[in-house]
Amino acid sequence: MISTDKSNELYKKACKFMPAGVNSPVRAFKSIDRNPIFIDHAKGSKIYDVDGNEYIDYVCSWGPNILGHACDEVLEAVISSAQKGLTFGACHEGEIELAELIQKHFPSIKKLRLVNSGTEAVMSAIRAARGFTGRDKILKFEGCYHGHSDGLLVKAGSGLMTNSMPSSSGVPVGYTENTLLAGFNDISEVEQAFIRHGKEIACIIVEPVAANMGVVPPEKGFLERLRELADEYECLLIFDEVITGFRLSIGGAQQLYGVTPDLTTLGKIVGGGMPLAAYGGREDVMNTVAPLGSVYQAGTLSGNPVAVSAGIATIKALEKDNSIYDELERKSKKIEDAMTLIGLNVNRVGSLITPFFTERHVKSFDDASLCNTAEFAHFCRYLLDNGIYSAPSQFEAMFVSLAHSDKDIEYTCDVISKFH
Ligand code: HOZ
Repeated sequence: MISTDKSNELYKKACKFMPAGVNSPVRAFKSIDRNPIFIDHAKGSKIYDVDGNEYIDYVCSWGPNILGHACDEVLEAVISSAQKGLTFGACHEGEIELAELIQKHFPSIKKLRLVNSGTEAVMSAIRAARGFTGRDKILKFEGCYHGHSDGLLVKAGSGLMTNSMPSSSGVPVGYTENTLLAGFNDISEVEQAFIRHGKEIACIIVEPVAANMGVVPPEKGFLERLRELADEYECLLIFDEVITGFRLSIGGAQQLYGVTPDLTTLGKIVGGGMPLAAYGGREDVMNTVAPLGSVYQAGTLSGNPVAVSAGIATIKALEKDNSIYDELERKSKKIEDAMTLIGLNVNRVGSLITPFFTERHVKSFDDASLCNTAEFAHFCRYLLDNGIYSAPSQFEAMFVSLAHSDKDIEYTCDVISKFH
């Protein structure tokens, strides 16, 4: 086993100041029975911990680092922007440039707002949907995670699923009584919800490819039927593309599956590794946002110039070469194949991968919940001990980046092939 003495020391200290020593529950290694590793620095496909261990990183900051860590083009943009001032709390040209780039690749986004996190983007998009429709109820799916705002912490994936929490305490009942639930990929449950509450539902919110209960692709026709139901009942369809946006294709899952939502939320890659996210979509809906309309949403650091410059540099790098997504596909497929060869049950969409420790084909929250998490933990520890850093949870995705070299992929496959 590798030595992590310095990380362990820092962890002890961190626990005095932060709950479980972390600033986000998914960073705790509780579910794999280890302590978190403290990162010293990162470059390309690698992260280096404070003990001097090198790891091939498949967390990629939970998605943003599609170009790898500390990509030179992004760093240059950030440094030159920072030299002009860290924040203005006022308009600047970069906001328009980033908005234009987003719209170019997500034509469904006619107007947008830049915010600071995926949580904020989703919370704001839902508020706009409610304001626009004048309805209160929303429909979400079991195992989908849309950030940690009150109304969405019901059977959510990610850290809640990892820690076996069906929902969060501290959320008054009144905040979730308008949240309806359906099974991911279960169209008959969605239809039932509409039969019962059709005209009260402001929006359907969905991760078009669920990536917070492990990776779960939509079954054929699922997204299309959501679109039809939203149209039939005159409610809005929101795609949460915080993870999938700019990752599954440059135009996200909506481009890949050919289904157009009314509103989209973006985060992670769109901020190039800085705290930035966005929500946007139909012009008539976005025109309800203050001060044009009566839906209030604001933020001191929204459209922060340094974060915006990172987002622009990242999207421009992704646009440069059409073969980027083929390359991600090729490399990710190799990892999938290596996992399949040792008998793991793998779900993969593009560069998002989850090896599930269950015999069952995972297409829903219930299927994912049946996984053998102890076996997963054993696998995850094995990877770590062999210099491969992946999410310490069965219910997250592995992220492949453009910085992962063929050598990294070969090494990873070789390590996987020797797992028992
Ligand atoms: N969606 C991310 C994990 N599934 C969020 C990262 C976090 O919660 O820190």
